[in-house]
Amino acid sequence: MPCRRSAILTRLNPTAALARGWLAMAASPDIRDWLATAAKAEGFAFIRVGPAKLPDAAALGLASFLADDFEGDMSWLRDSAERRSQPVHMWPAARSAIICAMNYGPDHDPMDNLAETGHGNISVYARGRDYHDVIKGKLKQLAGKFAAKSGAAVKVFVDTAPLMEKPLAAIAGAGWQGKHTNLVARDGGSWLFLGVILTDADLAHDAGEQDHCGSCSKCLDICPTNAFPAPYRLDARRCISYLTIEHKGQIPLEFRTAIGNRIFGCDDCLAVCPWNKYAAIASEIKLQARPASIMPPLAELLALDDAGFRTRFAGTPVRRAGFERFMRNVLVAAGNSGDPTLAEQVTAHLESDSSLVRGMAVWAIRRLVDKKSYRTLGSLHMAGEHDPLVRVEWICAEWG
Ligand code: B12
Ligand code: SF4
Ligand code: SF4
Repeated sequence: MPCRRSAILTRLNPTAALARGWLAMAASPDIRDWLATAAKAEGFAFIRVGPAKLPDAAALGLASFLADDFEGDMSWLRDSAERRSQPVHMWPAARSAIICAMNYGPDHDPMDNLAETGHGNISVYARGRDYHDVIKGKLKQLAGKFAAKSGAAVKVFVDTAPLMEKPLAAIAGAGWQGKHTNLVARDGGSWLFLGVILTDADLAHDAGEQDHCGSCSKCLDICPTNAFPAPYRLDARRCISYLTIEHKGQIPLEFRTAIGNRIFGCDDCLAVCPWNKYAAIASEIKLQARPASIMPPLAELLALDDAGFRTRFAGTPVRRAGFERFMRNVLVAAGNSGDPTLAEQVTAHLESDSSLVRGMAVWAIRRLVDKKSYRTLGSLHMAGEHDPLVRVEWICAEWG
């Protein structure tokens, strides 16, 4: 997920705060009860409180991820590794982490959508309004009230700051990092977004959660691109979520077929997790799927231009991918659809200004028309093609 900083700091005058006895207040069980109630009122499923200190294993896990270059294009993970490995490296005064979990459980089985090859499959988390905006607003509300009540300083985070939210949530007892690396909660499954409030208050901490994966390996087995070299380790470069959202260049050939109809993100490893039988359907109205993002026909998406794309996906996470990456993904799905009625629209993208789009249109068209028609198109377009990678696509697809 893209690295956009999102943190606020609220601090009352320390002398005044001390005079109000906030230290005593922050340590009291009452403030915990108050926090839980206030978080529920904001729409969070639950909160847990833990230390703002990660175990060494988290830093080691990050170091081993980076040592294997698993981050791919997400260079911001490497650039911020030092700060990311320990919350106090980012904010030395941090003492406690308030973990806020927001449910986004789907009202359908996402695995059923994979068979709809003529439609674009947008991941559950991205079908509604951008969760960063929704959760950040709620975290700010909650943190602001907490700061006013306790006098403590606070910073809020959701996704984009250099903070390892999953291990932080696990030591606070919000759940455990499953073999797919996401946080799973015993009573909420893994359809959960995480938001974090760091504070300089010494709050009472919850006990950390145990790993309850046992001998299960469903998430590892289902992964269409074999992105898990081992349990609890993800090679992001192979993950469809990374390839369709974060990866800037052309999608490597070896993954194109496996991507199927997934045009933004992937849900498979979450969808098969048995613990999701305890997950609730998303109740936050702002996170509800928009009709325009529920399995839209590929023909409709292929017809979009940049302006149409911006309008259709305004305010959703999809918008952040940008038109070129989005159309690249749609063309992969069009190629995988095997539907020759899409050939005319795909052919139009051979003329695109974007080499990313042109290259993927070449791959897609080869899968929708016979060799003779493909060669005719090649003879029309190859001579004027200046981009060496697109030329390679024309040559490779000939043999595909
Ligand atoms: C980078 C990133 C991605 C990348 C990389 C994912 C990854 N697993 O690292 C990509 C783009 C692939 C991605 C995809 C998704 N993401 Co994302 N992503 C992040 C982000 C920004 C940072 C994660 C990170 O620090 N990665 C670095 C690695 C090293 O950390 P780690 O995953 O915790 O890895 C640990 C293990 O590897 C462990 N480890 C290593 N070796 C071993 C060995 C053993 C034996 C053990 C026990 C552990 C272990 O140590 C590491 C540290 O704890 C977080 C937000 C945040 N700031 O934390 C969201 C976040 C993790 N993403 C989220 C979501 C929802 C998703 C998707 C489901 C979206 C989708 N549907 O497409 C997918 C899920 C894919 C998957 N299986 O992980 C949510 C997850 C919520 C949850 N319940 O956990 C987060 C927390 C955002 C949020 N605020 O809600 N994401
Ligand atoms: S999100 Fe999809 S591609 Fe990525 S690890 Fe999970 S199952 Fe594999
Ligand atoms: S699918 Fe199985 S192994 Fe994977 S996270 Fe869920 S319980 Fe753990």
